Amino acid sequence: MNLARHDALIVVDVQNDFCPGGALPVPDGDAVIDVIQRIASRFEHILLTQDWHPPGHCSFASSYPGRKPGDAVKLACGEQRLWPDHCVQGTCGAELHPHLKLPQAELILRKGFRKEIDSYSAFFENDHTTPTGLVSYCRERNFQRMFFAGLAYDFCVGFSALDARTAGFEAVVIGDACRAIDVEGSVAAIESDFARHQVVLTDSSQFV
Ligand code: VGL
Ligand code: ZN
Repeated sequence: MNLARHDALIVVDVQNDFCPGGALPVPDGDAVIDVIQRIASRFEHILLTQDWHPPGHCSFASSYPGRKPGDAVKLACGEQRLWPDHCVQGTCGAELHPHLKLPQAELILRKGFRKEIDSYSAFFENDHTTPTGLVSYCRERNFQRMFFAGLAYDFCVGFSALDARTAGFEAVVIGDACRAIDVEGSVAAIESDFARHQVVLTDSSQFV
């Protein structure tokens, strides 16, 4: 794969809480780190995202008496799946994984910081209208093609890639640089959305 000035790698949510031992561990989540480290040098531009929730966040089952992770609740912005408390601002679980070493990264974008609305996507919060600012940032930097890696494939990576398409960017997901949560058909669902919205699925062998 030929990479150029207008290509950027977006490393999504490689945080302690999404890795083994964390609060919302993605199976084999830390396995993405070696793959990301191997391909990172090919990219001129790298951006990182960080899931960054206040205590009592609307995506936490603990915020609703009697609810448990995996339940769904109806919020003003639509249906919200509930998770264990995770990536609470300022906690160790919210830190980027210590083995992820990308000092050249140009931006760390935090998302999900509003108590009343979640944000799987790095571009728009879960109402699909509140911007995180990343669309404007990427346009101003003249990025045209976004490559995605990280956690979780079927949530934050997938929703980010789909929103990149909505915003008019090309979107490429590096499958083996991601790991999935895989609940209730979430992998099949995101992959059918990828196909519908021209999100390209590739793997890291294309970059070495
Ligand atoms: C994520 C569930 C809740 C993710 C974030 O990074 O994919 N998943 N918050
Ligand atoms: Zn979250």
